[in-house]
Amino acid sequence: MARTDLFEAPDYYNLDDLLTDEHKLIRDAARAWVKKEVTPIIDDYYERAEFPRQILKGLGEIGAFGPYIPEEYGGAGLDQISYGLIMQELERADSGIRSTASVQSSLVMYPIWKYGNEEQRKKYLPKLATGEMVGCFGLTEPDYGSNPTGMITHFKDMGDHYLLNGAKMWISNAPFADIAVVWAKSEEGRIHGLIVERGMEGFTTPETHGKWSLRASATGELVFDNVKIPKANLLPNKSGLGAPLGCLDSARFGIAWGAIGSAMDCYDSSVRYAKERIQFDVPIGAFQLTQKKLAEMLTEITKAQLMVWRLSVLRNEDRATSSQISMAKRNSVDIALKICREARQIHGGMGITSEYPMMRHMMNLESVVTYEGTHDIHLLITGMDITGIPAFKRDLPDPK
Ligand code: TGC
Ligand code: FAD
Repeated sequence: MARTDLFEAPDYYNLDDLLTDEHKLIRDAARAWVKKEVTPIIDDYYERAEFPRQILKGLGEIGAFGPYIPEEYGGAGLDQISYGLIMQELERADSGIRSTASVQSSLVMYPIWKYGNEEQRKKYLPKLATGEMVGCFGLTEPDYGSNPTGMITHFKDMGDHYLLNGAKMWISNAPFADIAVVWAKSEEGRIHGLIVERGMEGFTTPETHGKWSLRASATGELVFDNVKIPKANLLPNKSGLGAPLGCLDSARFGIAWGAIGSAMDCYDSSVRYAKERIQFDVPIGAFQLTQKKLAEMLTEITKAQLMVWRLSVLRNEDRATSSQISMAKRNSVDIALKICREARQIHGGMGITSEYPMMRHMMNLESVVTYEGTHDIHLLITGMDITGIPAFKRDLPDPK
């Protein structure tokens, strides 16, 4: 049964005062579109474990695909606050919908824009911006998740083309993507980005089933069995692990805003429920323990909102560091998960049903806390920034 969407966004510190009229227009348009096009269908698609592909065009129309990509390539030419606000509104509906938009924007359009040549930009970006074409991003492999440096996927120079072999897994949008930006090693062991197109012989994208999280997003593998890649499909302007990690900076930033959207939805539902639900002859919102939950939720949401707003200003000025983005991604997802759990409790037994959004958000966030760098990897990135010492790699003592 479709829920009635009564969402009202919390803005305890009047953060709207920090937004321009254009920001508010973009945010409100995305919010209205979500209420009309996503809320009525999302629970059904979630249960069926299917991505609602009919919304791709609408996502393009609200500027969710490449919001900050220049208009000459079909993007919306917006700033980082606008990008963040769109991600917030989409994830307020469902993390899987935000996933599709952030993969398309930050992990497919961004590398083509930043590391591609003019021909590649003109060929792919305008179609990606409208949603006519969908892309995915292949970095993770079965044996290399947190440590992508070890990737096995590789390509060989065959003179007039490259020959690509290997496999990627856990790839959002893979089952229906038209193109994949794939990270693979050259014969010299250097990581490069290649654009692989559906239909190339030897390229398959089997879907991953049995997910209890992010069910409204399609996830799959990318399998390359002697795939011939035209030389024109190599991204020429950046190589090395820093290239895919540069894309991740942009996507992690989008998640830092997006996860707050999930938290806002759970908080908003909780306030309404706490005022309406009567137990012991009074609304449950009259109990101090319920008020404590609500007060702490709103405090954490407000702190996170301030953090991403400041981060966006730094990004607009090109001053944000990767470590600052890691801190915000980790914090937003962490507070959102905690808020979803508290909100579920406020709704009692009703909280486990699809009449309310908490369980869906909570299950989604179990993916969000892991992808784009796990909770612990982001903590270690902050630790490295503080101490200057990377704690990712350990030399185990020789067992002999
Ligand atoms: P390390 O030696 O530290 O760095 C290698 C090179 O990369 C540079 N670099 C960065 N560049 C840009 N942005 C960043 N955030 C960067 N972080 C590092 C670095 O300066 C160096 O450059 P150079 O020129 O000196 O070579 O690399 P490491 O092997 O020690 O790894 C560091 C670590 C663990 C932080 C990194 O591997 C990491 O972030 N791991 C997590 C992997 C990850 O996030 N995977 C995400 C896969 S994509 C995904 O999940 C999409 S979900 C989509 C959705 O549905 O929304
Ligand atoms: P592992 O790296 O095996 O980690 C397992 C555990 O060990 C984690 O708790 C981790 O924090 C911990 N750990 C690992 N290394 C260290 C260390 N040095 N110190 C301390 N703890 C450590 N990838 C893509 O490339 N493209 C996509 O579109 C994409 N979409 C995804 C969609 C979904 C739904 C999911 C679940 C994942 C997706 N991923 C994608 C993959 C995602 O980025 C990886 O799952 C993630 O990077 C973690 O890798 P892993 O699952 O192999 O876990």
